[in-house]
Amino acid sequence: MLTNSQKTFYESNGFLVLPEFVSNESCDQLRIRAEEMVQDFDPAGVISIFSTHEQNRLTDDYFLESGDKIRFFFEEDAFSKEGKLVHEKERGINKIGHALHDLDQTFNAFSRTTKLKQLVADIGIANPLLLQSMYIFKQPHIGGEVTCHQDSTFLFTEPMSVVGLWFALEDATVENGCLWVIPGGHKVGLKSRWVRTSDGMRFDVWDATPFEDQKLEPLEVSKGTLVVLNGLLPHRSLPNRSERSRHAYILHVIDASSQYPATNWLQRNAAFQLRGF
Ligand SMILES: O=C(O)CCC(=O)C(=O)O
Repeated sequence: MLTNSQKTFYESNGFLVLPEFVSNESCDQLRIRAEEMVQDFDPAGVISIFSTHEQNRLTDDYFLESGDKIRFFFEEDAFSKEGKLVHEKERGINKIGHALHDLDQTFNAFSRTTKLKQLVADIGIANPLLLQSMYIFKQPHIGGEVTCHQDSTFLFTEPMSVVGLWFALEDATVENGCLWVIPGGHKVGLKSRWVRTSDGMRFDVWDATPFEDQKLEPLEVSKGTLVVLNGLLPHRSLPNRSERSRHAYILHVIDASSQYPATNWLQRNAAFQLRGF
């Protein structure tokens, strides 16, 4: 699937951009399915906000129990000061997560392809397990910032194995909030871990120095592109203040031979085992 030079690029930079990895039709099918899900979702009583600002405070049980479910999270700016939704729910949703790939047929089919299986093998994951999936809307005008982070902070394994597969379902540009990465930044090690405790989540910080923001580079990609992200690679996306949405689907894969701690936020019911491709 990957050429030797692509593998070498991934190893030295910690990411890889693969244009036209999925067809426009597949992107549109996923988008239509996500929009149907939002239409069927009744937000009454279950308003939960996803924000990477003040993540410990804003994380609630609805989020922490979503590892084996399909749940809906709103943009921080979707609410008035009085806490009322200012947009219709379709325009206020930040993301859907986190077991779309196992619970929905359309997402399962998109996530479990021979091509993806081969790609994951090529980047060195011998026994892949599909851990987490998210549909991110990055809404026009109010699409929230995702602050610079390493995915292994949130999906920690020993040894580290998480890989993010980020699919552009629409063209992503600086204007509508594309990904930014620090090329080679995966080599500096993990800075922190988000850990479950008996009274909520906390960050265990090993290296409090800030990410080197000046080294961040935008990845402007077209619809159908797959961006592969090493779990240690620092990346972010800025707010979307443009007229255009920037939908993306992300799948996180780990290696079954690594240890997955019970203190990670994402846990599953024991009867609902992780599966490979
Ligand atoms: O799609 C985005 O805006 C960023 C998503 C991301 O960085 C992540 O989920 O790890």
